[in-house]
Amino acid sequence: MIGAECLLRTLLANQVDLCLMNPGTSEMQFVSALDRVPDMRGVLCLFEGVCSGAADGYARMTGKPAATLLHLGPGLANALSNLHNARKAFSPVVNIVGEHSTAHLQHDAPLTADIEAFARPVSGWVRTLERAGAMGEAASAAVAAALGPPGRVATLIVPADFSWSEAGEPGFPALRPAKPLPEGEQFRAAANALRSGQQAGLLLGGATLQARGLAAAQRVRAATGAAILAHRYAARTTRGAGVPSIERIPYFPESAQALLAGFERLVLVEAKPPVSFFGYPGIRSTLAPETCLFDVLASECQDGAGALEQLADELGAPPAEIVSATRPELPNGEPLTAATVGRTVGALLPEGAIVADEAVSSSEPIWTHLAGAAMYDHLPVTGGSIGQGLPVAVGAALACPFRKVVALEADGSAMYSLQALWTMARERLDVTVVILANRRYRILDIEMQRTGAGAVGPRAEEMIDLTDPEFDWIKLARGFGVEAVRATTANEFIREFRAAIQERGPRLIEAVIA
Ligand SMILES: Cc1ncc(C[n+]2csc(CCOP(=O)(O)OP(=O)(O)O)c2C)c(N)n1
Repeated sequence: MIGAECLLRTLLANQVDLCLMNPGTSEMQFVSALDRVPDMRGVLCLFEGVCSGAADGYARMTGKPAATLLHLGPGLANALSNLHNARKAFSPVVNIVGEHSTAHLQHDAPLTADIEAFARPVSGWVRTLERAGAMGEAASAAVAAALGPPGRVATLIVPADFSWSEAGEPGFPALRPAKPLPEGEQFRAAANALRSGQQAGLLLGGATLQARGLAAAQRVRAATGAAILAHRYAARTTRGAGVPSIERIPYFPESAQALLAGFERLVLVEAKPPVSFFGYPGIRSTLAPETCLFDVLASECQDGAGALEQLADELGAPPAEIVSATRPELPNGEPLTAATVGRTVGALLPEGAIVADEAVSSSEPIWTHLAGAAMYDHLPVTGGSIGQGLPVAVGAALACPFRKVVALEADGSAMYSLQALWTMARERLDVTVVILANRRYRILDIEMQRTGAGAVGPRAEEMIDLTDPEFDWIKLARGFGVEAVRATTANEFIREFRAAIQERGPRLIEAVIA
């Protein structure tokens, strides 16, 4: 068996059966092997940031890695910013990068680059394959490394000659260690903090923001009065009807510090002490009061949901009683704004939907109204690197073909990786893309004032304004094979969103909120 086939078969033996790829000459053997290994699904993405963002979205929804297949250093470089987001999400990703054949490397040919150096900052594990015969073992090791815990990007660099040479048998399935429960001391410290009589909160991150962890947290809240706070950039949060309410830490440090002002104890569950997104002149970067004491119930490597269940049992907490927020009312005859988009999505979102949120300055009003939606999963930008929403939506739709995916996209951010639309069309993915078209890098108006950079002069204005020329989202989407419509009033948006929800397949709605 040649190396390329050995790699694909080893991935399959490890339940990795999706490969998001943008191949070149050094990966031709892998492309050809797809026809001999039919259980491996190859999905073509037209930009490597779509491959890496889709692998992230897929991992967030399945808990297991997809593979990428990228072309040498430059292909990897194009994938880096969404691998950065994947790293912050603790998403397992098996990142396969082709390399020149070993005999060719010495010549510093045009595509030669230091691939390991490109890979290292975003990867928890990097290995350049040493010989063809090591392919099976190395591919299994890559899967094991990706799975962690916690999940990480594992980059395997494969010289082209090892993919066309005899490689022997595929590797074995890697061990999948479950996240361990915390130590007894962690439980005691957390229980003491929550029973101290001081104002206490649970700060949840990682996998604890899904149904199981939230239900257990709700029991702890009922037994102790502790608040449930959520890490703002956790990979996936389950929300809506039947899910306990949480308080997400706000974006701007002043609001976050105001929310956390009274807290004397914070119990961290798969989360770190909260910090602000950016540093601003004269503003503290940490968000909890300086006197607040932290206890770690579970680290990111430990089972936070299981820990919360055990803690709730130890506290003698009764089963969770969940009071759902009410569904928002549909707007009627109102202008189209982020808030009326939020009310519409909140009212019409089908149960089990997945929302990829890259709405930037429109995100907060929409988030507020989705509390009362049917139960859904919320996937934010974990690492602040925009251009991930559409790719993450691709990955989520590949992971969950029977769940509606809604991508809430600020228009500037959507431009970074809009080639994802083509993959949505090609793979017939059930994604409704809502473009929040304010025709501006709106958040930068706010940040301009906050950083003390001063007023927006006419030349600075040109760096923030997106109206000259305006993007034509209808033509752009149709150009990629995705049907598209424009809405300029709330009533139009309701009609178009309802229609998109009722049909299957990719649709784009440009919501003009300018
Ligand atoms: C990869 C990357 N490049 C640049 C930025 C800086 N940045 C943050 S938000 C933003 C523009 C936001 O505009 P848009 O997506 O239209 O959202 P709006 O602020 O209008 O809601 C930019 C350029 C970033 N966060 N990540």
